[in-house]
Amino acid sequence: MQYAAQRPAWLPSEERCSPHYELMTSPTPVQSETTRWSVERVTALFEQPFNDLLYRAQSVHRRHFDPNAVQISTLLSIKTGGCPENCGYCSQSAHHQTGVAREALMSRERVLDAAGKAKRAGATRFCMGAAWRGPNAKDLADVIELVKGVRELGLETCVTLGMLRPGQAEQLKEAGLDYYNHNLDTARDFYGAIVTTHDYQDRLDTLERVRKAGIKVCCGGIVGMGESRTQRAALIAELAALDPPPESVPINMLVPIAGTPLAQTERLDPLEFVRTIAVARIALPTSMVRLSAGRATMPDAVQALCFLAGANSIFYGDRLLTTGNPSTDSDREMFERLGLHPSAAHGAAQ
Ligand code: SAM
Ligand code: DTB
Ligand code: SF4
Repeated sequence: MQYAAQRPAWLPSEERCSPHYELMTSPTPVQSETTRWSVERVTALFEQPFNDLLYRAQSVHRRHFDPNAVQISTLLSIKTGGCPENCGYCSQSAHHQTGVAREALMSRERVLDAAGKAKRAGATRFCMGAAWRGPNAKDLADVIELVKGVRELGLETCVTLGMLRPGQAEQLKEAGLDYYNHNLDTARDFYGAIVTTHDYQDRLDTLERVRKAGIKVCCGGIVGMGESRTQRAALIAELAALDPPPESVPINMLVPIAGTPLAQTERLDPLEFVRTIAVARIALPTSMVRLSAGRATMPDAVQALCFLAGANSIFYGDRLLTTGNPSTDSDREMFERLGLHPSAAHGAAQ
């Protein structure tokens, strides 16, 4: 289904003198959506006037999606804390004193109970996160049982388990896994300032294994970690260069965690966050763009701008992994205020 952008009837002819008139009235030609996104081209998107950027992003969005539909997933941390990796933002790294206790893998009963609740609350996908560098054979066998159980409840499944070794993605595919989340998180040239226990190529290698196994890819990043705008653009260029691009692109706003190296990072301007969503929408026109971590402290008006900029999925439920998320009641109320409705599983209307 196509959602065509219309030239606003009220636009007076004198507006044609605006240098951005073309952009305002004729959103990007479809052919440019398939052009390669260099860092320079992505940076140029960021630098447009805000209204032009949002108009263009919303126009691209309408070509591929129902503009009022938002897909909802619920997250559960199935194995919390004690992670050997040293990601500078993460509450679950054993390298930081954050007060998050190390726990064993959650029982099947508790996981399925949480998945059942998520389904009754309206989620269409259940995402299970584990704080591992990567799963060992026993971990993977246990997670496979969870994936099968969640699928039987009629939910789409997603897991995020860290790095996968050859053969592991195939086992997950065989179990019926729909999505694997593995973020590039930031620009290649900033990654080493955030984590040193693995590198960018490790992330790309796992993404390739997931893709080759035929699992859908969920891959995005975090903004507000002290990166430059060019580095935000470089992250989006990397995501757009994945071939094919990820089906799902989570954009997280850093949730500062006391005890992590990034706890005192200066907060990103919320309008720059909205710009990041808009740029992701334009560079990844057919991907679901997920408004992810950071909503707990984000006013509804900023979230509304993110939806206008092309975000079309969220995490729904009172908790993310170890931090809070808006309550389901407040999200339902926000959807009502904005006239949004939850989309069915596989939300793309391409
Ligand atoms: N261990 C797995 C991994 O690294 O891929 C999965 C779990 S990890 C917590 C999943 C993603 O959550 C990270 O890649 C990051 O994008 C996001 N995330 C983690 N902590 C965050 C924070 N404090 N603020 C915003 N996003 C965060
Ligand atoms: C993603 O990109 N964001 C989610 C999910 N993928 C796994 C996790 C957000 C975590 C926020 C911090 C926390 O709750 O620990
Ligand atoms: Fe956190 Fe994942 Fe990094 Fe472990 S690998 S510290 S869980 S982000």
